[in-house]
Amino acid sequence: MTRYLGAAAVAAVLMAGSAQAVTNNQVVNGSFENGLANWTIGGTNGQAAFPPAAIFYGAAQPYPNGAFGEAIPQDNSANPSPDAVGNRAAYFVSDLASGQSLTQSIFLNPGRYQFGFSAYAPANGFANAGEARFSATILGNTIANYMVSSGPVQTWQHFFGETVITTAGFYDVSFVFDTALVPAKDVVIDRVYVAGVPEPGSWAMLIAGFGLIGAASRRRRGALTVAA
Ligand SMILES: [Ca+2]
Ligand SMILES: [Ca+2]
Repeated sequence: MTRYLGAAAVAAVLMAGSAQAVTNNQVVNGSFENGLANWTIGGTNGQAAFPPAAIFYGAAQPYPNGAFGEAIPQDNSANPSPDAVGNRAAYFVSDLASGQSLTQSIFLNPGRYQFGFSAYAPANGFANAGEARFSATILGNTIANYMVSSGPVQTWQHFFGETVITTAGFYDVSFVFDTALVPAKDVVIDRVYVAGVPEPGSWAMLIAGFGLIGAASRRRRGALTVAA
């Protein structure tokens, strides 16, 4: 029984650990609170007047401050980014986007990293006849690649992954948006993160440490039982 409780305690510690692990976001301006600073727009846009924009939450305002009059609620997904959700998010809206991208290149040392972001489809864009394809590739891992019509509308979703970097260098965080009909669907993203997490070796040492504490605790309880 005691052993079982010990295992449950370790599991709880691990769960708490993974939730707290994201503390050092390597992505700069991952919450778009500084507009699109530190991000590079790529690809081609047949609607030059509508490049990606950092819109404001809750703003029933025209582009580029709002989503064409639709107030977008703050990202409320289970995104563990250490960055506050803040007041702004990035909006892909062009109806004639070909490989349109938002990319940031970040320098990473070897280690284990977890990464992710949140995405949302506004209702007004979702109602448009034109399809939109959206994908996200972070550190070489494609963690989202879908037609906007196949996803939920007006619902924030958290996409995430984990990988091990073995060579120090620059790695891309990239989002790609494609449309080909006027008017077409749109995508909003926020809280992009890439953060180091402890290596399994560190966890093994931590678990071993808790195991020792548990054993000591059991010995103390045993001694008390004998004394009583
Ligand atoms: Ca934000
Ligand atoms: Ca659009």
